[in-house]
Amino acid sequence: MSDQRAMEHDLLHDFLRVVEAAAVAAARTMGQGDRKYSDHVAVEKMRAVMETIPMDGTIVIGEGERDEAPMLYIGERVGLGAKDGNKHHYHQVDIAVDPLEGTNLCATGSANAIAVLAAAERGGLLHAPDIYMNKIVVGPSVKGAVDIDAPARDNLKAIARRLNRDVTDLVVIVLDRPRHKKLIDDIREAGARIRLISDGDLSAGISAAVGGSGVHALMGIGGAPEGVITAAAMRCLNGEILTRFVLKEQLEHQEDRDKIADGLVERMKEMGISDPKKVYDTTDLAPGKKIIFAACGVTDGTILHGVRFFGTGKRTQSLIMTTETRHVRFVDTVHVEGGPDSLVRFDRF
Ligand code: VTB
Repeated sequence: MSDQRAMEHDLLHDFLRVVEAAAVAAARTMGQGDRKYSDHVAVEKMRAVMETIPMDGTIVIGEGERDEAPMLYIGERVGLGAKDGNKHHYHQVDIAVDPLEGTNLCATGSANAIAVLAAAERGGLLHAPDIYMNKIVVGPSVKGAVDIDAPARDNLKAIARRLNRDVTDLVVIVLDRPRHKKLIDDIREAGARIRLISDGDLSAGISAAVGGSGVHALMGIGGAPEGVITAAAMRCLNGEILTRFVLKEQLEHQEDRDKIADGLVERMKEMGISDPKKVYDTTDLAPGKKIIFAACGVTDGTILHGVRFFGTGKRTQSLIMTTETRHVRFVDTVHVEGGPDSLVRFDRF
């Protein structure tokens, strides 16, 4: 087995366990109205399961800088190999995590909260700080047809052409934020349909790249960390994400500017982003040769069901995929918890 196949083979199932455990923990808090607590339990669980994995992992996108996050902070070493002196026994991996993407969605029991991570060989994922990014995400048949600098109307025409339909047939997902007023006006004027979401542009981007989801593109400004994880998914799904960092001074609303820490341009340079004005595409964001992506539904969503709890266990649905094997797996797991006589029920979701 080549090294590459070996890494994916060894870690794929472990990463599935990680996202399943985080999703289950978060799902227990669904609707409690406490987004921080929901996030906290997902982070704790994700970290605890990661510790059991035979890998020498480094968190490159996580819960924040070391001084602001006790766990899964940027630079944290995770996995069995992080403690063992014999590091060469283990796969060296960089990991980007979002233990609960859509903390508000979980806290309010709304659609599309997921537990998610992406991993790659060292250097295989861009180290993006928590800054905004303008994004456009499309599926395989639209690859190469959109331009992050083009007016929304032109991109919509290009998408419609590639999908062999009218602009009026398209559905575009946009985060419902004041900063998107013009974008939303432009999309409406072009005639496409819009799904405004309160949170979660990562799962929205993935749905744009999966046929049959009823979503054809994601557009607008969201988090850069989510952009990198979306890019890892696009590498596996053959979709495309085009992005450009949005610097603090480029944001029109004070409310948005306030969410960005000072000094991030310097921080970006330290992290290896030499030209923050350039267009970062899928492979710039996720250049790795050996990419693994894993997500598990927390609340019911467009492409993943949320966690179901029942008397003798629970049931989860996950998406796991890699660049090498070209397998995109939707994994439906029944976690049996009762004794040996427990009944595993099968019903279609
Ligand atoms: C973005 C988006 C995420 O939070 O980071 C958003 O990428 C925060 O946006 O998917 P605001 O700063 O405008 O609130 C999510 O929606 C969820 O983490």
